[in-house]
Amino acid sequence: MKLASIASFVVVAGLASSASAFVVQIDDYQSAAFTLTVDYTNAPISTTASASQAGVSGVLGGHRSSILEYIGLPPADVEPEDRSRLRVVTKLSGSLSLSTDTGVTPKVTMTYGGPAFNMSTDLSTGAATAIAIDFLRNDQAMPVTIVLSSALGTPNAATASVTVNVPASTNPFQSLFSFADFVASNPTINFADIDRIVVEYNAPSGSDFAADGIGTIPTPGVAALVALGGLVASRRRRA
Ligand SMILES: [Ca+2]
Ligand SMILES: [Ca+2]
Repeated sequence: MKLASIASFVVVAGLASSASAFVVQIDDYQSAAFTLTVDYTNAPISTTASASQAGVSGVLGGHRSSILEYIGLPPADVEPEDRSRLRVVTKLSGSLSLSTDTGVTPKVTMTYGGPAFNMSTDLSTGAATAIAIDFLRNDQAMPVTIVLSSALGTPNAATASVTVNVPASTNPFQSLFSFADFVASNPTINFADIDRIVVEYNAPSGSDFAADGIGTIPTPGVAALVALGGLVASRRRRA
């Protein structure tokens, strides 16, 4: 029995490492499952649902705060399926997923570093140059903003943000948030002392997406080059 447990652990760990090769892992969504729902069919209408989880393994700083909001105006005719649901599903490699009915405009905010917001993480370690979100799928393009805060509680406290328009795709893809763009946003941001990370998914009406993980990567475009190399190799084999 123990041997079987070890074997299955190795398989799961292997899948996780092949899915994401982060230098600093912010969240792989493999621990601390939750389901948040905003529902416009019930009275009183719920507009915000949140979860605050501490001591979560695989999460930078161990603390994950998740908020799901309904930010659109209530539809003229509320229907039984007017709801949005945000989940961390810990089976397989673990994922963060949003599912939303037509007419509902949700917003997802994930915050790391709490509750003290003094995790003092060096995000630039390992020659990292960007934060990457590994999406599994995304049915509609949406702006995603990452807000970094450094040296909180000191005179050098700084906040910088970058917004990326994440494309729609039925296949897995990676979205990159370059450190250089954060610096352009606020040159005093200090990547060696990051205390808070906020990820805002400004999802459109009816948005559905799933992400496998978020963390820093050393060289943007490596994954694309590897994929391109594989394509070239397969063409050569066919030729
Ligand atoms: Ca700090
Ligand atoms: Ca994952």
